[in-house]
Amino acid sequence: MKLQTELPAVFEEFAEARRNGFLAVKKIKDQNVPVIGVFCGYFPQEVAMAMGAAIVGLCAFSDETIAEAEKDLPRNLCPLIKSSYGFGKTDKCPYFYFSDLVVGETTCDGKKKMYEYLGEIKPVYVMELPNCQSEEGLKLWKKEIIRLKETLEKKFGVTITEEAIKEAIVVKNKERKALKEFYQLSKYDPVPMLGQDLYKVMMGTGFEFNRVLIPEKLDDIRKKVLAEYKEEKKYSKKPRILITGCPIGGATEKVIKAIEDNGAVVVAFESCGGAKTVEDLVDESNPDVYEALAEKYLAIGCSCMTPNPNRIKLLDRMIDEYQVDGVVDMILTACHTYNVETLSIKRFVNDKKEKSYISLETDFSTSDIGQINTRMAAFIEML
Ligand code: BJ8
Repeated sequence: MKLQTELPAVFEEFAEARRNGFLAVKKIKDQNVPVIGVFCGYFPQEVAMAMGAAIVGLCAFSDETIAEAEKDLPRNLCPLIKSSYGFGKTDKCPYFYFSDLVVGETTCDGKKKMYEYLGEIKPVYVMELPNCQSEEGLKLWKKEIIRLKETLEKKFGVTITEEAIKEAIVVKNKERKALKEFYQLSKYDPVPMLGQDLYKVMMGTGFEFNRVLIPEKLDDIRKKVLAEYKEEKKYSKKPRILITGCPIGGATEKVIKAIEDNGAVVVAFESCGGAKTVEDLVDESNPDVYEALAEKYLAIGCSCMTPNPNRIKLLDRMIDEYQVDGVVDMILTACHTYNVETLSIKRFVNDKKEKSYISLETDFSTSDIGQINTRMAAFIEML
């Protein structure tokens, strides 16, 4: 069994991205660029990009601030929500500290209620996200995107033109395409990189504030990985795993590690931060930019939606394209929506795709690493 102890050099720049991002966001602040903090894949980034704002993903993936959060919030709440609130409360997230405005959405119950308290610490604006991807839902979401634009204009004293949004759509689509091309390298069998490396790159792109550079950097690393792969196959063929479920990151990277330490490889991330938010582009040919944005973002297959067919559609395609042997559904403790959906995902993966499935409930502590390893070893053994 090969243990991954350090990242191959080619991935280092991306692994450092978050730390370097702290310095970058400070510099941006010094130049009076507005900073907008976000937590969710539903945030229509192009609207903020169109006014030249920097968009930062706020810290939400560590148990470091959970004890402080639990003084105000119930203990039996999703760790991601407690962590997000805790970072805001303790001022330990530099991105939160530098944010002029935090934008949230009415996704799950815990998050939308937490925003009410977060608003006591920082200006928080909440977008009303519909729960259904219906015609009516789409109309509401389009209106909400326009309301966001108007709020940003008022708060920052700027005008956001449709032309500028169009340009932002093109820039963001290029970024999505480059990220897709990069993670599609994992379609090769054997893989050219471990899931741990792939993950670092996917996360790292969120901390490059010069968005125009992102496709260039991704293209560069894709070529390097491919060239190395053509020269030498570093990894042998292994059982291929797709991760789905709650957003993965920080403390829950322990799941990726447990999979790979036990002889398999993560070839695809369907969850947020991975394909869920990246696969579909915004329709550049639609003259109505608000409708184009509403269509793209509302189609995200998050379990907050009912029903949630787009998660199944994406899984269906990815399981085939990435030749997946097993699906790991990572659920954060007390995430009711993803937890309830485990049944339909299990049925789909087992019955329709005839692949193995396991759901794994965890939080941001390290206390269950032994148990996760045991479960992953048994799961991988039977693939
Ligand atoms: S689009 S996945 S980022 S909502 S894990 S806080 S759902 S109780 S994070 Fe998410 Fe947006 Fe959906 Fe993506 Fe609630 Fe569940 Fe916690 Fe969650």
